[in-house]
Amino acid sequence: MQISATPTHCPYCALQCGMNLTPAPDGTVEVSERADFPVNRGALCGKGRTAPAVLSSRVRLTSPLVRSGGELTPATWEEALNRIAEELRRTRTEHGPDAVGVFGGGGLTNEKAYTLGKFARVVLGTSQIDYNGRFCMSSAAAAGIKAFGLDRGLPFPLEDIPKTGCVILVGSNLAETMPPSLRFFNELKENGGTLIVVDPRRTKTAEQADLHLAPRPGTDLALALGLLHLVVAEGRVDEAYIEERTTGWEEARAAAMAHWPEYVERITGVSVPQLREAVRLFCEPEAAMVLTARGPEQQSKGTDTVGAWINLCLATGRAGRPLSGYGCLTGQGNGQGGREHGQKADQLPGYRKLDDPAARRHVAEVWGVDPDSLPGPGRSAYELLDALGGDIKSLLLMGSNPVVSAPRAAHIEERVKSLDFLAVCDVVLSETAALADVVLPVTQWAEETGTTTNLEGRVLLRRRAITAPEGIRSDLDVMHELADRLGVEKGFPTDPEEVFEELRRASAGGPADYSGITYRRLAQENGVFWPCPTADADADVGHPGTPRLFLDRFATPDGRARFAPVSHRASAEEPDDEYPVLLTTGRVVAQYQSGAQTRRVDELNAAAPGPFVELHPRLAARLGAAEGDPLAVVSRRGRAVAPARITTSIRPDTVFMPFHWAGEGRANTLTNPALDPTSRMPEFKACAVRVETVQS
Ligand SMILES: Nc1nc2c(c(=O)[nH]1)N[C@H]1C(S)=C(S)[C@@H](COP(=O)(O)OP(=O)(O)OC[C@H]3O[C@@H](n4cnc5c(=O)[nH]c(N)nc54)[C@H](O)[C@@H]3O)O[C@H]1N2
Ligand SMILES: Nc1nc2c(c(=O)[nH]1)N[C@H]1C(S)=C(S)[C@@H](COP(=O)(O)OP(=O)(O)OC[C@H]3O[C@@H](n4cnc5c(=O)[nH]c(N)nc54)[C@H](O)[C@@H]3O)O[C@H]1N2
Ligand code: SF4
Ligand SMILES: [Mo]
Repeated sequence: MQISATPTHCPYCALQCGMNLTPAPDGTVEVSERADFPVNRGALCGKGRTAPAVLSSRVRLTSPLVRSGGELTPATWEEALNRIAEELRRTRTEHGPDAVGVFGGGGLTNEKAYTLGKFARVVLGTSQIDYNGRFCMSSAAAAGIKAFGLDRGLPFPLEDIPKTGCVILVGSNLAETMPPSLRFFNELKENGGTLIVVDPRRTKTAEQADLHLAPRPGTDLALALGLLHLVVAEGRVDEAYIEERTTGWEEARAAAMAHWPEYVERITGVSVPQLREAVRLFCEPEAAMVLTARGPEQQSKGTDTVGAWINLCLATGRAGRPLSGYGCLTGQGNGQGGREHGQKADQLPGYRKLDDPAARRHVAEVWGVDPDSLPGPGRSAYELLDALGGDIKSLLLMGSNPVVSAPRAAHIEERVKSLDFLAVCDVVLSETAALADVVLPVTQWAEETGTTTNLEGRVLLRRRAITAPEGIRSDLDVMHELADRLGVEKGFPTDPEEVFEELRRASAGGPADYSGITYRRLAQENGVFWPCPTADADADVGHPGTPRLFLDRFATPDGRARFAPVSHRASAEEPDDEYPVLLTTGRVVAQYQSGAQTRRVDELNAAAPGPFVELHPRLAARLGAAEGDPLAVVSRRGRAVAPARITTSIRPDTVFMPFHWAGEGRANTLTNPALDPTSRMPEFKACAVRVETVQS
């Protein structure tokens, strides 16, 4: 029998690379090239190529686990589900609905994220739901909504990048975090365009740049203001565009003029000639783009920082025009869709607001409930985790490993341990799942169908290629069973397409309108870009989708983009005598996020076996540290130990740690949970530390 390949998408990052999967005789699948998908044209990074290793029962959960006598022990589904329902009901009865928390993830499919948000509001009646996307792109989302009235990571497809004149890539190391996307930037350069990379480290991405600016961590806001100052001073402002398409210029201009290049040089460490060169490269071509990622966003001023970069685009007429614009490189597999359909604290499906009466009426009608029964907005991710064991007594967690990935992780670990009850759905026994009272083993990407929305706003169909091993059930199954046990028999289907049909209706008329998208269309097309409305919700083919946004007008009430009135401010924690060095954190190519999945893949562990502290030879010399020596990094939150990796590619005043590991080398033991006032994003990218050698 000829077994045919199933075209589908990678389980990991927001590029959502296309791949073909063919079942192997041992029950796993083989990955092969799928050249027809335009984002990666067959190319995959090592994580995507080795993703099937996590399907193996050697590394995954194979049975529900229930804690008894202090130990997690195998149990039946019936026992495990009954226990969860019982505990959640008990918490609700004793402490009220808001004592039950829900925490989701940007890796969950649209169907799961949608169902989780509905489950929290309709079944549990709790306002206390948020998700790990808050730690990811929330500052860019907040700034995008303020400026453009709408948040879609990229307002254009990646294939536009090679055709523009200049791209400023701010705090993205996409050569390691989205390797197949590097092709678009290489093509840009082949076409005569230029690439500017802003990163305190000379990363693999920065090595590709025509100009690399290496600011001190946490100073991108001042940098962007300094560039805008020069744009004005050099007469490069597009007055006609500002007049026609924007509001708020005078205030933004005045703020930028207070940021003299020499002042900005002092704050950022980027020299005035470099600032001038960046302005020249950005302004000379007809079209240009600014793309941000976690570097400037994961700061306690992330929203203002992204606002300042958007200001630069608006002042030069580089937004809402062909081949020009601002975009955010979203991170997780469904980082885009996962932020649209209601697992966020303040949100209803279709990117609607929970405090908007019309939105409540629309969604309540789709859900068949009274609008007044829907709770109001809840707390943001860090605030929710910080309240565990306080007023939140029980938690249902799906698609995140916060014990490794949340800021001030030792404290969060304590909060998790102080819960009355924790239930975790996962594919592996993550560090957080290991602390749970009940763990449910769920199906993975290759074993289930569902949609994701990639960083371009392209909705995709991930297809099931193999059957999950016996004893494993899907997240949708879990929510169906729990809803049933908690007295809601209808409205929680287990068939993803049925969920998607409801999501279409719930999103209809909202900012992220999916109503014109169907599984049938997704199976025929290489994804459909939202918004994709349709006059007739049953019509199968209609609206073509929207690859490019804002060309005629922005999504604000008056159609104009809004300048952000922003000025430089310091990070929440600046170096001092006691903690004289800046710590920043991020990723390496071979590990993914908290490492829960990729640390279970031999090939990836061989490439990236453990944590490290990257530091400049001058700092190493001052400490008397040699390559590989264990270093203790100490912040006001705690102490982590990892071997030294000495390199001239980092600023001498900064150390870098990847955050993929638990234990002694956990970077998040150190990080500062200072939150951005608008997005509630923690300051993962800048805190003050002391570095010490460790006597071994
Ligand atoms: N291999 C791998 N790929 C991934 C992931 C992964 O875990 N591993 N995760 C996925 C997800 S969810 C995300 S969000 C993306 C993240 O993708 P990226 O944003 O590219 O990843 P990071 O390494 O967190 O940060 C990017 C760069 O920001 C720099 N940086 C640090 N501080 C600052 C600062 O103050 N200003 C500026 N301008 N830059 C700074 C760091 O040196 C780093 O090189 O990657 C996705 N892809
Ligand atoms: N210091 C520092 N910390 C950071 C960052 C940083 O740059 N620096 N980046 C932040 C960012 S951008 C992000 S996105 C977060 C990510 O951090 P986490 O939220 O911890 O992300 P993952 O490690 O991807 O965790 C996903 C978990 O869900 C499981 N899982 C995968 N698929 C499914 C599924 O379909 N269903 C269920 N139920 N479970 C599933 C995985 O096995 C894993 O245990 O980390 C943040 N933390
Ligand atoms: S770049 Fe991202 S989507 Fe593509 S194969 Fe690697 S992890 Fe998967
Ligand atoms: Mo992320």
